[in-house]
Amino acid sequence: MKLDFATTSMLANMALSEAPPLNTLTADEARVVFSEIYRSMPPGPESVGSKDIMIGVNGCDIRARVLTPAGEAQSVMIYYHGGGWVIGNIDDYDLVGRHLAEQNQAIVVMVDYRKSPEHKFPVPMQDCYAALTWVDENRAKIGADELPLIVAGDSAGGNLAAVMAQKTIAEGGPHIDLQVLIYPVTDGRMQTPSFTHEEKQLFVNTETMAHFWDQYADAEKRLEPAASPVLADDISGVAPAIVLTAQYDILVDEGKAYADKLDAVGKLVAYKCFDKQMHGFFAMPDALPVGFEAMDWVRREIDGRLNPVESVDAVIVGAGFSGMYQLHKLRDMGLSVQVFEAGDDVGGTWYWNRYPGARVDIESMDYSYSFSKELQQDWVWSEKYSPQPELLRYAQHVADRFDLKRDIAFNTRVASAHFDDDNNQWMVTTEDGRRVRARYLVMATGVLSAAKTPDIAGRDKFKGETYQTGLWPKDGVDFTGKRVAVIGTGSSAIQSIPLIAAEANELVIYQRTAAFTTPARNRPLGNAEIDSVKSNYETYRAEQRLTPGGIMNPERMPERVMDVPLEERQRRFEEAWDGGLLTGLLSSFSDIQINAEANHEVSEFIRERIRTTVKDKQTAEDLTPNTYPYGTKRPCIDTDYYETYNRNNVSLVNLRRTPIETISEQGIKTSDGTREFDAIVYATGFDAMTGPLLRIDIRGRGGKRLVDTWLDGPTSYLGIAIHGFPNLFTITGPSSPSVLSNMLVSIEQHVDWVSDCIGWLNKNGKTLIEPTAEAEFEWAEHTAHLAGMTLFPQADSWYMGANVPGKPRMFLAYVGGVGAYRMICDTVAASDYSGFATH
Ligand code: N01
Repeated sequence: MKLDFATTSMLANMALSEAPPLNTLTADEARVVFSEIYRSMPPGPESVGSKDIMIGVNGCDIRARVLTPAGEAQSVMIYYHGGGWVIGNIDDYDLVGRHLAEQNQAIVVMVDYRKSPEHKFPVPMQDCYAALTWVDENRAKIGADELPLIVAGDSAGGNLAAVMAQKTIAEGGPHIDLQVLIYPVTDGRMQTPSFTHEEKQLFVNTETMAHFWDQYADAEKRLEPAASPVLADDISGVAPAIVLTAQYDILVDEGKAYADKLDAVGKLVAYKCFDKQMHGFFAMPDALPVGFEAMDWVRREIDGRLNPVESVDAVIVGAGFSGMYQLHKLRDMGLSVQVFEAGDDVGGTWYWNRYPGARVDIESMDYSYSFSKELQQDWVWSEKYSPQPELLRYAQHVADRFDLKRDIAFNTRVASAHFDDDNNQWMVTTEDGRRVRARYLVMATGVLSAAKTPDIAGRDKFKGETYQTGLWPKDGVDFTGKRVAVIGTGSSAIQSIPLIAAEANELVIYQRTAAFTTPARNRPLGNAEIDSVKSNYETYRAEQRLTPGGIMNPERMPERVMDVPLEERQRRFEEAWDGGLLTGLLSSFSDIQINAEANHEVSEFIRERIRTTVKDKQTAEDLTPNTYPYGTKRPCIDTDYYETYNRNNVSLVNLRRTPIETISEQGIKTSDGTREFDAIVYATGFDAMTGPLLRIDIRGRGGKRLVDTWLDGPTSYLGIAIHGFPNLFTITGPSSPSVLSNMLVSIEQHVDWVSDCIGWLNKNGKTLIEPTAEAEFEWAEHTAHLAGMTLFPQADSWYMGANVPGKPRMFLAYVGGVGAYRMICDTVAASDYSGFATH
C-alpha cells in the first residue's frame, strides 16, 4: 500500500496517541474524540461570513449555519457533514464549510441534523430534507435568490445528500441542480469487494462501519433506498452528480457503484478516485493537503457544470495579425477554433495605437501578409510607410476576405487559461465568464500590447484630459488651442510630437532618455515601384524570409567601420541617413551592433545631425543621446522630429536635470516648478514581450503558474513553447527574433510552424507536445550567448526589461536573425520535434 506521506504521518500519530477505535467508544465519547481532531486544525477562511439559524422540524428545532463568501455568490450548497450519522457537528465542520464557501463562491448551509443512536433513521434524513426545503423556501433571507442549488456531503453526509436528490424527486420538492457526493455510504449491505480488502481498512474499517450502521438504522430498514440509495430502482430523475472516492477506503466500491448507476442513467458529471488517499481526507484539508486538491477538483467540476463549457480544438488569444493568420491556418486544417479579442475589431497593434502620426516603420510592401498570392497582388499600399488607418483597413479587409470574424469573440478579454491535467486540455476563461476547453492554446497576444502606466506620484489627480499612445481613443483627439504635455520620447512620442505640435497651442515634452531617430523620408508609393515588387513578389518574399531582419532593404554591408577610410564612412552614413530606412545606418557596416568603437562613429554622426538641426543649443544638447550605443534601444524613424523643437510653441524638459516630482490637478511639477496643462499624453511604452502573457492567469501542468515559472525571466524553447505548459504556443514569444525583425515575417513563420506542428501531432495520433527542460535550458544558453556578443545589454531598454520596475533584466529576443532562426525551427520540426516530448 502506498499512502501519501501526510496520510501515513497522520495514521502514525493516531497509532501513537493510542486512541481507542471509535466503535469501542460510546457515542458521546466518540463525539469528543472527533471534535478534538477538528479543533486541532486551523480555522477556515475568515473572509467567509457566518450566521447560525434554527430550522423547525416536526416541532423540534435543528441548528444550521449559513456561511457566506466575500463577493457575489454563484450557488447555494447545502452540506451534510460526515461522521457515521453518529458523530460530528457543524462546529467541527465549520472549517470545511468555510473552505467550500470560499472556493466555490457558494453560500454554504451546514446542517446539524440530529444524530443516532439517540435519533435513528429516518430522523436524521428527515432533518436533512427539512433543511433542504427551508433553504429553498427562504432563499431571499440568505441571499440565495435565483442561485443554483447544490446538495453535498461526505461519507454519511454523502449518503444523506444522495438520498435528498432522490427524495426531492419522489416528493416533488425543491429543484436540485447538482449533487456532490464525497466517498458516500450508499449500500447498507456492506458487501462490496472493498470491504474485504485488508489494505482498505484504514481510519474507517468494516467494524466501524458496521457499528455506525447499527447505530443508524435497524437491519430491516437499512435496505430502503432512503438509507441505501444505490438500491433505488429508478434514479433517472435525480440531479447530475459529482462523485469522489478514495483509493484506500472500504467505501470506494459503493461510491463507484453509485457513480456507475448515475452514469447508466446519464446523470454522472464527473467521477474521480483519489489515489493514495484514505476515507476522510477531503474533510481534513489542513492536515492532509490533498484535501485542498480534492476541493479544487470539486470546484472545477461544479464550475464546469453550472457555467457550461464550450469545446473547440484550439483557442487563440488575440486578433491582431498573428491571431488572424493563425485562425485562417487552423480552420483550413479542419480544426474548430475560437479567437478571443479584447478590442471590438481586428488589427491588434493597429487597432489600439491610433495616436496622431502612428505608422509602420518597416516598408509596407514588406510589412504585409505573404500567405495569399491573391491578397498580396490585390492590395495596394499608398505610402512607403502606411499610416495606422490604412493598416487597420488592411486588417479588416483580410478578416472579411477570409471570413475570419465569425470565429472571433470581440470585446472579450481572456482572464485565465489553466491546463487540466486530467483531460490534457486547456480551460480558457474570459473576464465575462465564458469558458472554453481546447486541446491547443495559441497566445497571439502581441509583444507590445500591454501599455505601461507610469508610476508617477499624483497621476490620478490631474483634472485635465489624459491619453496613452497605446490606448488611444477611437474618435481621435483634438488638441487645437490646448496646452499639452507629452511624457516619453520613444517611437510613439517621436511620431506623434510633430503632429500634436502643429495643433496644440503649447507643447511641452518631458524626456527621461533622449532617443536616436533618423528621417523616415516617407512618401507616396509610385505605381512603377509597386508593380516591380509585385511582378516578382514570390521570389521577393522567399528572399525576405532568409534575411536577418525579414526585410529586403537595406542590404547589410560586410565591411567593418574602422576598416574603411573616414570619407567612405561618412559617405555611407550620409547615404543611409538620406535613405530613410529603420536599419539603414545599422546595416551600413557589419559591426555597428557588436563593436563599441564602430558604434561610437555612427552615434556621433547622428549626434552631429541633431546639433545642426535643432537651433537652441541647450535643447539640442538635451536631445542628444549619450548614455547608450545607437541601436541598443530600438531605433526610431521620424518625420520632422528634431525640426519640431525649432517651433515657438514647443519646449523640452530634460528629466535627468529636473525630474518630475508630482502630477497635480493642474499640471506637472518638476524640481524647477509647475507647468499647467489641458492634456497630458503618456507615451511611456509597454511591458514588452512578457507583459501581454503574464497579465493573463496562465497555469500549466500541476497548476504551475506562468508568473512563478518566469519569476527570474521568461524561459522557453525557440520562443514558441514553454516547459510545463503543454500544447501552448506563443507567437513571436520571448527569445524568438520577434521585435528585432519585420513582425509580419516572424508572425507568418511562427504560425506556419505551429500549424505544421499541430498537423504532425494529428497525423501521428499524438495529442500532447511540450519542450523538455533540457532543450529549454540549451535554448536559453544559446540566446543569452548570442545577445552577450552584442552591445544590446549596455542599454536600459525595453528589450532588456529595464523599463518596468522589478522586471528581471535579460535580453528578450533572439539576435541570430530570422533566416538562421527559421532554419533552426525547420530542423527541429524535420527531426520529429527534437527537444520536445510528444505523447
Ligand atoms: O515606448 P518606448 P514607445 N517618466 O518604451 C519614457 C514599437 N513602436 O511606445 O527611455 C518619464 O520606446 C521612456 O523613457 P526611458 C517600437 O518597437 C513602433 O514609444 O525609459 N518618462 C521612453 O522615452 C518601439 O520601440 C512604432 O528613460 C518615462 C518612453 O517613455 C516600441 O513600440 C511606433 C517614464 C517610452 O518609449 C515602444 O515604443 C511606436 C516615466 N515614468 C512604437 N516611463 C512604429 O512602427 C517611461 N518613460 C513606428
